[in-house]
Amino acid sequence: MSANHTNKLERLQQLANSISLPKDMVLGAATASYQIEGAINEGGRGPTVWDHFTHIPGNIADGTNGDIACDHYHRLEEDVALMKELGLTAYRFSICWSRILPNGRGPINEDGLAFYERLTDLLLEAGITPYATLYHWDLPLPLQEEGNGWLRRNLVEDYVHYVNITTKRLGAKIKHWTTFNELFTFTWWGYGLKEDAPGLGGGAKAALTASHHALLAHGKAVPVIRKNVPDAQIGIVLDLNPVTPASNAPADIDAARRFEGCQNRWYLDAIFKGQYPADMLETYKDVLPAIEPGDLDEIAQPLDYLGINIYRRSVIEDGTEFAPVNFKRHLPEGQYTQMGWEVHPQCLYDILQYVNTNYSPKQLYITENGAAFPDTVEADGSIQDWDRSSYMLTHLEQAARAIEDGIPLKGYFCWTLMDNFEWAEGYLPRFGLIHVDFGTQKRTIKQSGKLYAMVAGQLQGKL
Ligand code: LGS
Repeated sequence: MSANHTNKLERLQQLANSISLPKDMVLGAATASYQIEGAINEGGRGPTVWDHFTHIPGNIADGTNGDIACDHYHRLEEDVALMKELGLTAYRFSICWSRILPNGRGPINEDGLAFYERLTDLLLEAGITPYATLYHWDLPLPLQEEGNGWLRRNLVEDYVHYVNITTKRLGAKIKHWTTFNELFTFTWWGYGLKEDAPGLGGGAKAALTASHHALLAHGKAVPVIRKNVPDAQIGIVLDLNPVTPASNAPADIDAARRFEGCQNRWYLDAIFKGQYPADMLETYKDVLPAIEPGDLDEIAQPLDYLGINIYRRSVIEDGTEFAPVNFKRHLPEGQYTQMGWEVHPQCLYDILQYVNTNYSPKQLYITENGAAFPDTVEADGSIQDWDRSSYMLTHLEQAARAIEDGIPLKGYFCWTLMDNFEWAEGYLPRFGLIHVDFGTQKRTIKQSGKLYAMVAGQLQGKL
């Protein structure tokens, strides 16, 4: 390594050592079933919307799919051993509905339940706490074909049935349950636009209808999980952004309010206050879904935690995207990741403050935070991912700052454990702490992973 690189590394190591987190802080990594498992036709798994969507030419930037992905399905031992090497105390993964119920409903597939039980056993043996997400976007295909998936109100009952079966069987070993990952993303990008599965492109009305049904499914599932797993910690994961207007112009200020209402308050107000925000009901007045009496009471179940996925801030001006939200993203000068997202570590602190001040959840987790940058494998096989290392440590610093300020942040999960299938972007962006060679499936811990292990090691030293 050159003298310049040695200095750079020393500075990052100093930063890693200076991050002071409480000794019981949960430090983990996150993944999702479709992005890593592969083995789409094995173990009795049925097809999902993402299997279908990725096989339609033109949908995925590099023409790939998750058929094999990281082949995690066949590599549980190796992958859990790597998590241990990273010093993780928790692992956030998602359960693929169609491994449990291949047709979405009907016969239960024991092999699917056994797969997640084996993963859980391996994690527990390694001293890693499992955090299971019940829905990370891979809806069973037959349920999509019946009434356009989340546009059909009765999909709520199918979801609750799946949750009942899964938590009854796995609840003895898994105590942390998340009902949904990111309602905003899959409803707006998959139902409103055509970017993600199912690629419906039905505009705001479709996005809001899917959102309402998914919120209702969340609300109805919570008591079922409580009954099946009385000592469970139950939460939901939302993707939230601190939002600021791009200028003092009234049009930009109003666009920022609408965008913030669309991405943040629509979901937070429903879940924590049992009402949709009045200003957004007005903005959405021509595209509202059917909301039945009692729906919002049912959505607003008491939760043990809120998980926040945070990647960036949003600086917003007036525009035409997501009509009738009508905004445009302003891109301030600065560093950007491979995804074109601004690096702004303070966003992590700001979003925690915002949520804590306005909604006071009992506990908070950062359930995803991370960055894609191109990686180079050096001649000696190492990956010196400076930008990702710095992104991770500067965001962790902000997590430590939030805890010092009294925010009940209990854990941080890096996105992601290993490079994987990044939805519509395919395998182009690499977010992992571990590099994956998709030709050979060889895994290599990157420099960022080693630095993360340093932070984790410090915590373990405190035990
Ligand atoms: O891989 C996903 C990560 C990467 O960046 C993960 O499965 C999701 O839960 C999460 O959405 N992830 C993510 N989000 C950053 C913000 C998404 C903005 C959507 C823009 C689409 C063009």
